[in-house]
Amino acid sequence: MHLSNNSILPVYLLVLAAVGVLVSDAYPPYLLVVPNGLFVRDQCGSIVVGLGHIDPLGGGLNNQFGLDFAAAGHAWTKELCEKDSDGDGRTNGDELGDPDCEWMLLGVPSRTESITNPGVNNNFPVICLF
Ligand SMILES: [Ca+2]
Ligand SMILES: [Ca+2]
Repeated sequence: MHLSNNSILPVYLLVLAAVGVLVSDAYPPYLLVVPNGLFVRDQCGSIVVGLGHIDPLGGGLNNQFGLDFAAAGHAWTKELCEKDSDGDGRTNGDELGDPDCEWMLLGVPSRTESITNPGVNNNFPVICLF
């Protein structure tokens, strides 16, 4: 079944709102202000809730994407989108499904699949234990 961007918008917003409520006590709503922020998976397929942190579960030190996000005022800017924070050859926008840096808050990103972590260099092999 193929859904157009217009038909998945209500579902996308509902998911954003639901997850925002679930995580609001534990994490700032930063995952909501970057495209596909709630849907980033690590290389083993687990959801990354600590986007911007070295620890994928959040807290502690920031990775370079987190530092760049903070420098951008915790906002999705064109400069942040066009940057390759982790140096893996893909821009932050490309990794997060906004390769043309056109995403706007609460909008549907141009791509919602093949989302990768802009704070982790995806060129290094990993061993998945689970
Ligand atoms: Ca990158
Ligand atoms: Ca990456």
